[in-house]
Amino acid sequence: MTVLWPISTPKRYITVVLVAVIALHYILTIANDDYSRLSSFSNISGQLRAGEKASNDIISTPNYNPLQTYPNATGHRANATFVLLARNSDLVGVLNSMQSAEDRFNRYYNYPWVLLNEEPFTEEFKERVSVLTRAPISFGLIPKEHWFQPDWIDEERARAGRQKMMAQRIIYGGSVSYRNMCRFNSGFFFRHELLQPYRYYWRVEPDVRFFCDLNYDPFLYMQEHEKVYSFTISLFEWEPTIPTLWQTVKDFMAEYPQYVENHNAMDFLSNDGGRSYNLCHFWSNFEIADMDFWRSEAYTTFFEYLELKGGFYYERWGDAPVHSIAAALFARRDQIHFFRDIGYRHDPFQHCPSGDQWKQGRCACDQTDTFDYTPNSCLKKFEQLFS
Ligand SMILES: Nc1nc2c(ncn2[C@@H]2O[C@H](COP(=O)(O)OP(=O)(O)O)[C@@H](O)[C@H]2O)c(=O)[nH]1
Ligand SMILES: [Mg+2]
Repeated sequence: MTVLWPISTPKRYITVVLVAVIALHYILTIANDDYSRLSSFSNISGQLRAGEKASNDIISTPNYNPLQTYPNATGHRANATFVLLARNSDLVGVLNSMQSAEDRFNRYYNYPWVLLNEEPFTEEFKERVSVLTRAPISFGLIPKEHWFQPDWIDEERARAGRQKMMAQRIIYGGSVSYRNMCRFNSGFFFRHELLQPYRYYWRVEPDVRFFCDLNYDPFLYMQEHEKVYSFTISLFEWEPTIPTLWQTVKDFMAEYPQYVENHNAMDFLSNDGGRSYNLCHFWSNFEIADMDFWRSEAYTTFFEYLELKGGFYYERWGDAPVHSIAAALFARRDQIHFFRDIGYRHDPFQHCPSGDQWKQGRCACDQTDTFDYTPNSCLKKFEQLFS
């Protein structure tokens, strides 16, 4: 007996398979965010763009509502992003840091990540980092003029400075790339094209660890309390890395008194009303801060002043003292915030919360192992500002 099919057998199979594939696609799209992200047109076109252009590839832009994933989140979000500067060789450390930040906070908030490098990130780097988050990630290339030692720097003098520091066994004393990094973090990161849309940022470095759950949005905290700069660890700087920095700061203050805030935190920086620098600074490998502050006339004028002295290369001025001095002088003292409840480690120091904060944060650190009031910490000095 012959059965008559409306279409011929090979065509029938093709139709059945096509219908099955389309049905499966829709079921997966509805059921699974990750599948939806991987297969979305914006993502595919993003990958095509990434192939065309080596810099500023936005390779992952999920088009889903992050609030759907977090029951406690309100619709209220800050205009903020994570920022991570890294080399391709930092991959494993970057994975560790991002995993920690995602697990303890960002998986519930999905703030974007911006990763920056003076060389293009490799495909492997981008692929391995992208699976750690459902938030948008972009990978940016740093413009050469924001990174490398400017031509007008007297290289003979810079080399002599490096040799002197190597003889003194100062960490990174002989490194030009470290100096590039410090100068970039001091004066340029917030000018990067990929950071233009954002106001607040959270700086993350490779191989850091966040010990505790963060049950609120620190960016919103910054915004709602008019904070411009925050820290978890503060300590003394190596004096030989900044021999002329304080004199330069004093010259700047004399020339531009209009930028110095009346209710500043000078007493955090100096024990004698500003005559000398006590070397206290905030450890800038962790920062949650307001880029509008770095973009302000006061700070850009200050950075330009420092830049023209050449101290980023003739000495080894760090972004930590530069940021700290600026925050302490150009912002009100109450605009600087100590995030006591953020458990954080960057070798060799850590800040571990205590008591209720430790318990509620499910912190994985030892409460007694914290830098806070150790002899090399400046936290007491910071707290005295408010006593
Ligand atoms: N792209 C790039 N990133 C760098 C370079 N040197 C340092 N960094 C980054 O700058 C930050 C500080 O460097 P790090 O080696 O951690 O310095 P340390 O914390 O002071 O010991 C980290 O995020 C590094 O990944 C570099 O030459 N190129
Ligand atoms: Mg580091």
